[in-house]
Amino acid sequence: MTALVGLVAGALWAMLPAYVPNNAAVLAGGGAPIDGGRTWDGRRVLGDGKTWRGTAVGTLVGVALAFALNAVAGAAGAAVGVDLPGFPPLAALGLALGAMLGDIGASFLKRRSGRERGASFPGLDQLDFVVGALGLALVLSPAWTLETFTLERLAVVLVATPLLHVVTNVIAYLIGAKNEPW
Ligand code: CTP
Ligand code: K
Ligand code: MG
Repeated sequence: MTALVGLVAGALWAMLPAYVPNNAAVLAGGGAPIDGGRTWDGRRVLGDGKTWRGTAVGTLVGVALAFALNAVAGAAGAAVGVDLPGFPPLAALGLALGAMLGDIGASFLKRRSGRERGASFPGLDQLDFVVGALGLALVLSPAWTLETFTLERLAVVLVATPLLHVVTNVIAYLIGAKNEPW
């Protein structure tokens, strides 16, 4: 295992509880919108694409994934010769809920800038949840976050996440789970 592969594996592993919530929300979405249909300056505060159910299911799935990863981190890490981080409960919650809040914050900004539900906002779409996840993890579990997300791993996350985001969303679009390929 080269150092680069180990670095990438550790960075993506540490981000998995933040990557999965948005995809789970797409599958679980529907029901009451968080903004209750309210508008601000003639536009929806968040829009129908941000629901209580999607947010709750996405967060729960992310936290559950973190706990599942905890159970296999030792064996998986030993198998590939990499030290894979575990997730304390508050770190798991920070990554999963933070990812959902980052996405919700982006919808707020999209509506303020006149973009309708489903419109793309290149850059924001691919990194909103990273900022939310790392930000809330830093608030809820500061020592773990600083120790886990070294500058090297952060660099990997910032480069790899937009690529992974584009690929997963195109797949979600092609299988009919998502209305737009972004
Ligand atoms: N979803 C949800 N709750 C969330 C996030 C997503 O229910 N907090 C579901 C919705 O059904 C949403 C779908 O996942 O339509 C796709 O998510 P996303 O692309 O983030 O939402 P959009 O509908 O494109 O809306 P927006 O323009 O506000 O991003
Ligand atoms: K989004
Ligand atoms: Mg969308």
